[in-house]
Amino acid sequence: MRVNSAGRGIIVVFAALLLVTMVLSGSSCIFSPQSARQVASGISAQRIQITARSWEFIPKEVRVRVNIPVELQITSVDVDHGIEFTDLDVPLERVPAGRTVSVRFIPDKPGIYHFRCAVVCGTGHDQMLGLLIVE
Ligand SMILES: [Cu+2]
Repeated sequence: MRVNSAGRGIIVVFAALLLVTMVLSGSSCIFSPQSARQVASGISAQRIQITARSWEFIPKEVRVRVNIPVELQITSVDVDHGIEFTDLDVPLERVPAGRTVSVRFIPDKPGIYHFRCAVVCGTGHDQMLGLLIVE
C-alpha cells in the first residue's frame, strides 16, 4: 500500500501526539521511570549476620537502608538467646543454642531502633543490647 505525503504527515503528527500524551500522563511505557516501590521490590534483601553470645551481640550496631527488606540472621554460639526490638514492630525471636534464626522485616522509617536479648541468659543478660540504624 502506498501512502501519499499528506498521509505520511498525518501519521507523523499522530505519532508525535501519542508520544507527548504518554510522557505527560506518566504512562508505564519505556519513557517513564519505575516507581520507588517497583524498584524496591526488585532489590534483594539486606542480609546481615549477627552473633549472639553471653553477653553481647556482634556487631552491636547494624546499619540498613530504609524501605529495603532486611533479613537478620542471628546465630547463638553458646546458650539460648533471643532478639527483641523495643521500638520497632518486629516479632520477637528465640535463638536456641548453636542455631541460626532469621528475622525479616522492611524498615519503613529512618531512625535509631533498639534491640535486646529476649531470653534471660545469665547475669549479663541485661547488657545484651544493640542498635539498628535505618538511613
Ligand atoms: Cu539474654
